[in-house]
Amino acid sequence: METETKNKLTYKRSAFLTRTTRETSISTTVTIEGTGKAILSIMPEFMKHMLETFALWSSLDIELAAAGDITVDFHHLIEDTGIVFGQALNEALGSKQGIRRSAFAYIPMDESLVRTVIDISGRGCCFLSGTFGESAIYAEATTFPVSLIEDFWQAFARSAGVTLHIDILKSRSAHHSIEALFKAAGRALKEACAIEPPQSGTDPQILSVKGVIA
Ligand SMILES: [Mn+2]
Repeated sequence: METETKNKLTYKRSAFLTRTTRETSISTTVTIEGTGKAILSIMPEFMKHMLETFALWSSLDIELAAAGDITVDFHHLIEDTGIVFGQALNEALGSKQGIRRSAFAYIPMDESLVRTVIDISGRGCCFLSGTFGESAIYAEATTFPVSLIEDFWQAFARSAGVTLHIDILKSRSAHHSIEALFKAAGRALKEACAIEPPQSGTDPQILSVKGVIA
């Protein structure tokens, strides 16, 4: 009975973060032990659609209010959202004791296929290969350059301390390939953040011979 209790996480890994600069103002709450619930305020609507998808596939609960100087363009807002979201996840992970740490996912969306490989290493970096198939997402009143998607994941990886390899293996529609990416990142992150059941009677391990993930 004692071991059973020990193997279960008895608290929620969660963090709240807020950051205001002269360009953007962003607040987020990220909860790892969540159900994929997303309460989001961000422009463009396409990014909201992607983060909602990401929350669902990662099972993270994400509350996010992000505003900024989008009359300049979307760059500051998208990059800063990646920074804040990554920092919040890093904080929510705490000591990283017991986490599975590394995971990958291949996710298609119709003709598009994306692979993400994640290692919660403490050394944040993102490597993206391939192209999204189109250079922009065109909505009613906005043009959203897809290069900002790489900026988002770069910023996220750096501040989350996550090694992230993204390979866009097939693409045609940018909507499809980007959505496949957010699903794949969510699926891989969910597994990497999960707590590995420890050997009976032992404490959850930090999966590093250094004894620390940093
Ligand atoms: Mn869609």
